[in-house]
Amino acid sequence: MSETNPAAAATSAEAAPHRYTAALAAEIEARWQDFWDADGTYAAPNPTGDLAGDPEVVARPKKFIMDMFPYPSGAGLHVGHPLGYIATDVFARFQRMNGHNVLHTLGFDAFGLPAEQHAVQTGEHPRVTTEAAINNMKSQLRRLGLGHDKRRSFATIDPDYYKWTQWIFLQIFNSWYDDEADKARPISELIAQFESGERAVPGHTRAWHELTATERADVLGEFRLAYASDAPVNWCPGLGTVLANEEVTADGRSERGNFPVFKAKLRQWNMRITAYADRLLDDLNELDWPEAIKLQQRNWIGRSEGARVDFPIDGEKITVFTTRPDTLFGATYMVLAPEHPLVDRFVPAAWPEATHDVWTGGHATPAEAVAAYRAQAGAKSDVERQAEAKDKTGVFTGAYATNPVNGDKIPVFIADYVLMGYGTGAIMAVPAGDQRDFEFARAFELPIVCIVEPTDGRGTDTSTWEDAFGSYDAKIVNSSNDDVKLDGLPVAEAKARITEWLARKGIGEGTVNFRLRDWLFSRQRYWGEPFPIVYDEDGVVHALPESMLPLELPEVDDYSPRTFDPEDADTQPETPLSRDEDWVNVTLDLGDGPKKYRRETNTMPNWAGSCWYELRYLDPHNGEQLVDPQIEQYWMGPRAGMPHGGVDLYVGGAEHAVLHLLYARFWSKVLYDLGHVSSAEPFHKLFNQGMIQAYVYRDGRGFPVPAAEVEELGGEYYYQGEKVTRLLGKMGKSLKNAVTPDEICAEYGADTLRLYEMAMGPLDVSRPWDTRAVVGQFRLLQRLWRNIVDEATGEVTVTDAEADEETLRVLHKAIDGVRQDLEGLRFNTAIAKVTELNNHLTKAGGAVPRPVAEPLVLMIAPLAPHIAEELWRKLGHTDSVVHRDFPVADPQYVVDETVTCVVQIKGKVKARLEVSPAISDEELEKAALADELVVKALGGAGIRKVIVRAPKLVNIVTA
Ligand code: ANZ
Repeated sequence: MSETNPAAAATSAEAAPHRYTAALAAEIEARWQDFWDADGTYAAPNPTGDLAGDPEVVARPKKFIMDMFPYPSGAGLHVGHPLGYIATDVFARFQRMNGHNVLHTLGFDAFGLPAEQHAVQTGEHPRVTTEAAINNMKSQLRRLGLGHDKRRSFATIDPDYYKWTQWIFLQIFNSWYDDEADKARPISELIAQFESGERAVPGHTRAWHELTATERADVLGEFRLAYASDAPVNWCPGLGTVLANEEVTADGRSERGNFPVFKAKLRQWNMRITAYADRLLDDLNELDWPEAIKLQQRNWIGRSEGARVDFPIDGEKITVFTTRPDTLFGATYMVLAPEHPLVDRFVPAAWPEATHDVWTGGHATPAEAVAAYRAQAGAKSDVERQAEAKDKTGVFTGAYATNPVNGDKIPVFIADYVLMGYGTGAIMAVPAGDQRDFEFARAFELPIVCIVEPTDGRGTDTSTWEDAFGSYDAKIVNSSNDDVKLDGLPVAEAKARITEWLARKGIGEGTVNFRLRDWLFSRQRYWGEPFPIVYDEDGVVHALPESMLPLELPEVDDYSPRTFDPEDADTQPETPLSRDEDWVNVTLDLGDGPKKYRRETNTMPNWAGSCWYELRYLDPHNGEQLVDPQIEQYWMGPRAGMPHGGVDLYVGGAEHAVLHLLYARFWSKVLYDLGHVSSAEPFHKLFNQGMIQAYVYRDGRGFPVPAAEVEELGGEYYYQGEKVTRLLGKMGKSLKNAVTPDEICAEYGADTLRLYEMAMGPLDVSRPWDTRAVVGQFRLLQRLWRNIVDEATGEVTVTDAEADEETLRVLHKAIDGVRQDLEGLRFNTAIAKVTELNNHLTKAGGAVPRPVAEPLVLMIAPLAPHIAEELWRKLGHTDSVVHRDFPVADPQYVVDETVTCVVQIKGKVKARLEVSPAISDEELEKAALADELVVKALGGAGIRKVIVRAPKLVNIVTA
């Protein structure tokens, strides 16, 4: 690397002692970083509170520009990590130079498993390793010259921070969702309704004051937005913890560690995010987010409109959820999820007479068949169960239900393609309309009744069909009885009519179903926020009062969750906190005198701290409130085009599409409903940066070899003489291809690194890192320097002379273009334009006129702030470039020169027009037809056709 690096070449040091070298870059950068820190250059004033500052600045328009904050990994940063941080920094600097009060800072998402796993292995407190990692990362980031307001930085592990995470948990715990008001309200208001009798107490005939404390707690638990329940959860014995659905892979294993995950019933904390499903969907429409991310959130929430329908069975009923109630006449059998609790109630002692062998699975009794099938299905994950391609399995329960539209007795099966956790866990099977049902019907020789007239010419004889016909754009057939007639109706109308009929008969109703589940919120871990929750001697749950926050993590000797045989589903988690009996068992006065309590020993999941951090940046030292409402309103409140408010720009990886972004939106909405914030959405504009990729070289055994030591020979790659393969992949320590920002900064300086990362390509596209190409940006800075500074004397060489016309055109076009590019986050093309201008000056030779040099320096300032600050001062200014106005183009130099357009009539040239090269076809056609010569040449003849090839040709064909 160093042979090709001119920065390292000491040769010119004597001839040009003031050349822009790596050493000079290092000196300049360190000096300005120290200055900015001491000066508080990037401090963004609040309208009030301890960060209040210059009212003149506060009166400006404002911008809150934010990154997804990093997890402080012990491995530190590689050059891929800062891509987004540099991008937001360039944008923030640009906005500052456009007269905005800009809030830009960075904190640390510091609870997390790597530090905990390290603690488990070494016994070292995760706080120690995490803080060391934070300090390391801070100095790496500082070296990049990021313009952060450091007064606003924090880590989620700071007790001053997680005090408020716990406080928000309590707000959520102490509220319920009022469906009528369509918002969360304090639980005290629900209790008041129970007390006054305004609202009946569900599940009890006695009045509220007659219920025991336990009974009351249970009732409230059904309403609270944070609640504990014995829900089936993803239990991972190999990790000793339960996992959220999002942390389980498609093949039913833990995302981390790849251990088997089982469904187990455990008492866990949940967040009632499902209450917000509709609002989480609706409010997406107003957000400026990539469509792909919106789509992923919509799919995750999974709203389905349909109906619930009751099928009578043995004096009871099976309720199904269907999106196609219009196909009810084609329901020829039913399927329940194997674990559906109703199954045991109607399984008969013996098989009905003449039961088909395929239906019984060869078992002697229905009970035996059901038990065997359950055991088989229990070992599979939901995803495996739903896999499209797999053969349909199932077994007859021995029972028949009644199809309510035609009175047909239809067999009831259990099969694993029906999931307990979706809809009602039971379906009416319509093999003609649903592919899974079709395959099952074929496998189990069940009738297939055509109820939607095929539009693809296959005919209505289902015995000849090869698949189901599920179209929405078709008419219903074979679907009428004396009471309700669907025949001939299009699907949508049939749906409405049958739904109305079901409701009238009292056997069904229209309903909306969501795929979204409540958020499993507890973990059996040490390194997370403790729950501010205790249980009294009757097991009744109590919230700690705000005065007892933060509830700090106790010191423990052993950080490990107890893990178990990864294959043993019949185990139960044991949390690290539960082993500290002194911490767990406490005597507290919660307002009714000292009593004994047991603390909750789970901790919150990693996601908790990142659910609200944008708010704490606003008012990081507030000890009284989460955030001062006036300050929150100022930075994040709703405004024109942003009806829900939120951060102006949020940049991060697309991998957070559903987890972090959905959880953060949910917390925002709860805080909004309860009146703590004015913004109902956390992030108004979201941008996903691409990844920096790197080549991974592998030897014959497939092991990665150090990328830096690989040599290329005639298109082949060699490591220590051995041929290796090359593939583009991730950058990382384990792949031996990580390049650190520290190395590049040492080699060329931070400004070069910043320029290189921004110049690599459009920000949202992934790009391969190429260390050898970095020098290109270094040379740009060297030429920039040389255009302003004499390398021999260090003196500024600019003149006060006017610039020539051509230079002014190049300059103002650059200003115009760079402005638009920076505003649109197109940093690569902005750099290309600055380079063009700089090259123009280099080529022109001679001293650069000051009226060109100064805007050039200002334009590069957001991208390469250190060299810009240095040159700015050298140009004689005493104030920082950071708060200078970004140059504005003079329109007279921006208008393009013109090109000549030829106008032909019937192939003969009749006129020439001088037009802008950017003219559109429409404008050109208009101009041509209005031209005097053209009008004359046409002489009133009718026009048959005008062929336009902007900007050069118009061909008019006359009638
Ligand atoms: C009858 C029917 C006829 C259906 C037809 C579809 C097509 P989405 O859109 O995802 O909401 N279903 C309902 N609950 C289920 C469960 N727990 N496990 C597996 N499948 C379930 O899908 C809703 C449809 O999926 C429902 O509509 C039901 O099948 C099935 F021509 O009912 B349908």
